[in-house]
Formats: sequence, structure tokens, C-alpha cells
Amino acid sequence: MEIRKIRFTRHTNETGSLAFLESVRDIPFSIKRVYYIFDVAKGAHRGFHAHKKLQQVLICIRGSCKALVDDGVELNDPTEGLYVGNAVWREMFEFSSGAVLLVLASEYFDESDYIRDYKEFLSYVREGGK
Ligand code: T46
Repeated sequence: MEIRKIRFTRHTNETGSLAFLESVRDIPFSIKRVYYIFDVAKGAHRGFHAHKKLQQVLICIRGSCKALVDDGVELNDPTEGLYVGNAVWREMFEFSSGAVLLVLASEYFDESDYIRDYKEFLSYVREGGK
């Protein structure tokens, strides 16, 4: 199970800030898909699954939210990403009002890569699925 934070380069001047990231150089995989989660209902929890193969980097580009991947990690900095390897159960919660969570993904969307049942996830990990 691999989880770590990644810091992006930030350029700030009197007109504002810009942060950038480059596929493979800053992100530990080639980005095949980008999606973002927004307009999250107050108190809503999302996620509740793991992936067999997919790796992702989560960046809260506006506001804040928490990601439960091992212990709870708060994402509240648009210049910081959370790398989540495959075979990690994740839940996202405590989205602040107006929060936008951007996700960079290593694979195209494939529902068969999802493990949405926690018991099935435990068996998958015990059987050495990585
Ligand atoms: C993850 C967390 C952080 C698509 O059709 N294409 C896509 O690229 C994605 C991401 C989703 N979908 C469909 C599948 C569902 O019918 O959109 C619907 C909502 O997806 P889901 O319930 O999986 O959303 P979250 O917020 O629980 O999870 C998402 C990602 O699916 C997941 O990979 O790690 O964000």
C-alpha cells in the first residue's frame, strides 16, 4: 500500500499564484484521465472502494476535504497532491463548501477495476492482490 504527499512548484507574484505539475516528472505515472469532484452535499462521504490497478493523485484545488486512506489526511493546499497507489481503500469526506477535488488517474475509466465491497477488498489484499 503506497500513499504519500507530493509538493508542486508554486509561482506567486502580486497578481496571483500558479502551480504546475507534469506527467511522469511530478506525477509518478503517465496521466490518462483527469476528473474532478465538486458541489458535494454537506456531510456527504464518497469513495468506499479500492482499485486493482489504478493509481491516482488527489489535489484539493479549492477549499478542503479529508481523505481516509490509512489515517485521515486533510487536503487543503492546491500545491500539494496525495498519491494513492492501487489496492488502497479510500473514502473522502468533510468537503468544505465549494471544495473542488481534482484527480489525476493512471488509467482510463474501467468499472471492473473497482472493488466496491470492503470484504471483497480484504480478501483481495490477503490473497496478495497488489
Ligand atoms: C476514486 C475517487 C477519489 C465515470 O463514468 N468515469 C470516471 O472517470 C469516473 C471517476 C466515474 N465515472 C462514473 C462512475 C459512477 O457511475 O461516475 C459515477 C460516480 O463515480 P463514483 O461513485 O466512483 O465516485 P466517487 O467520488 O465515489 O469516486 C471517485 C472515483 O470513481 C474513484 O476512482 O478513487 O473518486
